[in-house]
Amino acid sequence: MSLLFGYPGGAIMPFYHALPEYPELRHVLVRHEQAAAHAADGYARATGRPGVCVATSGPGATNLVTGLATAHMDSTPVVAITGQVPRAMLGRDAFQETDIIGITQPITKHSILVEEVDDLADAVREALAVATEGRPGPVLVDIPKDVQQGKAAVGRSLKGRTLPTVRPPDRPTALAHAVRLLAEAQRPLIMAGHGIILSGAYDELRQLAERTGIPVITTLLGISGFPESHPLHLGMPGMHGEVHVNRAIQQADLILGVGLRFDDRVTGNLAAFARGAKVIHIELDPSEIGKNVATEVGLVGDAREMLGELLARVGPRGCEAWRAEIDGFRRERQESFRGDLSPAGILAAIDQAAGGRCTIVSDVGQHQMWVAKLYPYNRHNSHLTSGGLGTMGFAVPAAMGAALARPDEPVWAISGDGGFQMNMQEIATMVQEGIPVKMAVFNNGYLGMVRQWQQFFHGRRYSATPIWSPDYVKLAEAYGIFGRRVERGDQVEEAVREAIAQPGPALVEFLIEQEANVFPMIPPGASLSEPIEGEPPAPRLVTA
Ligand SMILES: Cc1ncc(C[n+]2csc(CCOP(=O)(O)OP(=O)(O)O)c2C)c(N)n1
Repeated sequence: MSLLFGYPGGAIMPFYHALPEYPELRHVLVRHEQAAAHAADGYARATGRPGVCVATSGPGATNLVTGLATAHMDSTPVVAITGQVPRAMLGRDAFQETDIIGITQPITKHSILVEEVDDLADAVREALAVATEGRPGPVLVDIPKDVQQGKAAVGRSLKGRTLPTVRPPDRPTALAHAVRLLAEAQRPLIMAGHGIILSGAYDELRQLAERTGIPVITTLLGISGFPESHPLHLGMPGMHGEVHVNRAIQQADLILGVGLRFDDRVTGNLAAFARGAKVIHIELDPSEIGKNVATEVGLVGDAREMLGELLARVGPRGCEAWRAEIDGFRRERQESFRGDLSPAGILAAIDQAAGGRCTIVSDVGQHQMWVAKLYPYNRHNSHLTSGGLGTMGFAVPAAMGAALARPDEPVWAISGDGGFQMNMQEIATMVQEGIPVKMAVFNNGYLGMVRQWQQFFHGRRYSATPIWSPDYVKLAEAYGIFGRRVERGDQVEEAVREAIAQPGPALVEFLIEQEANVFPMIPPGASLSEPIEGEPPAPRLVTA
């Protein structure tokens, strides 16, 4: 069964007319095209296979834009099929005409306007191939209505297309250099990114870490690429990374970065990032190497393959003294929660009730950071989030895609009260299609992460961040699904257990501390050595 997430309209009607002839295609009617793109993305992240979304021309297509940009930033394989006005109308500002190819060019890996029906099948095959090959990403296929109405013989295969494989001639030299650096370093670190998950390099990463004793840091998108419970796992780096992780980076003499792009949320002030460290960078996309950080050795290739090459050459070593030094950097986690209802408690209850078998899809904001840092991700690829674009509204629809991909385990969408209200219309999709997403809303009455910045850097001027919510229990009732409000710690376990026990979707609202903050925090523009570790003493008022 292949899945499509979509929404019909004038220019895509011939496609929908033909759809019932293909019962092996399951179409999920979303309530907003943005959700179709995120759901396709969630499906792609959960399976590694392309997720497909479908929309009509004009507003349907433009509603996909945020979802495509989200997939583009996080390198996930999504194929968007859009209807377009008939060829004779192109360029005339016809009803519902937008240049969706032009609009999405910077946020897609590839896009195709299908001008002849004979090219249509090949275009779709090409889109599916390009989306997944090499560094994955979104591909858009725009099909004028009259092309959809044409007839063509199908079954032609994709011919004559070869993808370039980048194999720098000096790879053996680069590998030898990397091996030498890994043997000689006194304070080495492995930084593991999304590439570990995209290439399935879990075993290779673990073996390399265990053979060398080198501690492993997982970026936001690298989380669940290496077991959290592993003694060599350090945690998350960057703006909300743990103090000991960022200090380790600043003290390191070697960083082996695997399948990541040294994003600014990871590095902080680049000029002050890991000044004493040489960098070995394994990356499938050669344009990432040397883009943000100076690189001693660049190894272009699939993370799994390149780690395999290293494993074939790297000998055993230990890093005991260095690990002991890092342990000395560890701090008590700062909790800014009063009372007994905390994200840590909620996440522990979810993990326990799911027996450790669960996929967590987070939205964007404070809760995203708590979810990244406090849940024990010991299963491969069990944490999905919008990292690069930071798209609020991602969790609920992406969780629909993940839940359809993983019917045998609970899939939780964890959102703030802001992000949840951006795509909560999708509860209707879940009900109509029987998609059993468990939704947790961390309700703090604020756009929490922005409020935190206002508190720290704008003299507590809470401009446009208090946010009203509907009664979520009544909302759940209106959709005919299970709903609970949790106000105290002693209500958490039962609510979570009941939600998981529901055969269908369920919604649990957690009324959390309103002005809790995420610690530590590297202020924007500061270096990893300058964390804020606790509540700032007094509001600093900004005038004018
Ligand atoms: C679509 C979109 N709009 C705006 C932002 C900017 N932004 C980042 S975090 C945040 C607040 C999120 O609030 P909420 O969903 O309530 O989550 P919380 O931070 O309280 O956990 C905002 C507005 C964004 N990331 N995405």
